[in-house]
Amino acid sequence: MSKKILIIVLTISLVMMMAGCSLIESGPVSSFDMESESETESEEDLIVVGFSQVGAESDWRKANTESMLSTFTKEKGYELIYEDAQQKQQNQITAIRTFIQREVDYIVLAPVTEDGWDTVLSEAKEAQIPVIIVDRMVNVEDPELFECWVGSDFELEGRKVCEWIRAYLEYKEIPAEEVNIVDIQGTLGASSQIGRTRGLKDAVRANGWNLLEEAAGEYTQAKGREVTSRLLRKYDNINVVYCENDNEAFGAIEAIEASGRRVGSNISRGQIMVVSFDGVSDQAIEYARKGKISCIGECNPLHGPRVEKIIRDLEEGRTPDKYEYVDENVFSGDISITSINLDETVYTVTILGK
Ligand code: GYE
Repeated sequence: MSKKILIIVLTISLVMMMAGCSLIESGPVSSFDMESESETESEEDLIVVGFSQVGAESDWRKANTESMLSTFTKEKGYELIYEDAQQKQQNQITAIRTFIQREVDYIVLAPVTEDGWDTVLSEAKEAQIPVIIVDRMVNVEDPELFECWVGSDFELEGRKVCEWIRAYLEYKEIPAEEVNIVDIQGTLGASSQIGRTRGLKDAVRANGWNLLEEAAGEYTQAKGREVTSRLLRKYDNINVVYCENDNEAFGAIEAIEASGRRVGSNISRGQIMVVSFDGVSDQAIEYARKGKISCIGECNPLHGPRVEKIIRDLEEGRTPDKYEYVDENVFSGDISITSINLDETVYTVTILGK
């Protein structure tokens, strides 16, 4: 066989082999069409999800984004369009409109605040794109504007932390009227801020503590530091700083230490007790272990797999629960309080070993 004929024979048998594969896998298509067709086919098979995230203000938020990005991958059958709104609702509205134009299959919205979603969510509904709300809630007139919500019970988180404070103070025999609290709030109008602030206010009323001031800390370390140092200059009797997330607590601790005071649970010895929420980063857990943060109300950010389960349910014609609350713990490095009691439910405190 001449060299030329050998090449032709080899080429023909290669083409035939490839055609054979295509017959088995996807019916009779020519080898030429096969590659491009199967590529477009699999691209078309992907479920397209547009995700409008609040921003990157905290460790919690970064973990939440990471959970979404690592869940909605091509390998798992998704194309994720991720938009960071840099804390601005207007950017989220624009992102949702872009998702509608691109005819995505699902919209996932982590809303910065509760109000102001009726118009844009009506547009999504008109386009028949299901909307899944994650983390904070939306306050809309028609609950049919979104499919369902998954996140935390923020008020319960607040009540748990306050109950830990109450039990701790009782154990240490510190009278309620000696308790002077400042509340470093999260982003105003966000469900997590509303719930955690309400949890504190109710406990202040019920226990007879003094709430000196509420100030917005925007869930960031920088703002937490700035606001706490202002409050420390204004009041000389602060002994509890209630931070609505860990990053604010890091800033508050910096401010307290810079003012020459010490952080810790021993308020009868002049320490300032710092409590917070999330418990996501190593630094927060380390601070709780060391007693720099007395108690952390856990807030779980790992919503990616939960949202994916919702989408799978919808794809297969099942109706997900309208509201899905996540179970959460309370963390402390102090061994004094091992459990707390709320509405006849006992919550075990996870004690972080030294
Ligand atoms: O606690 C905070 C973040 O809404 C639960 O937002 C979320 C909060 C979280 O920036 O760290």
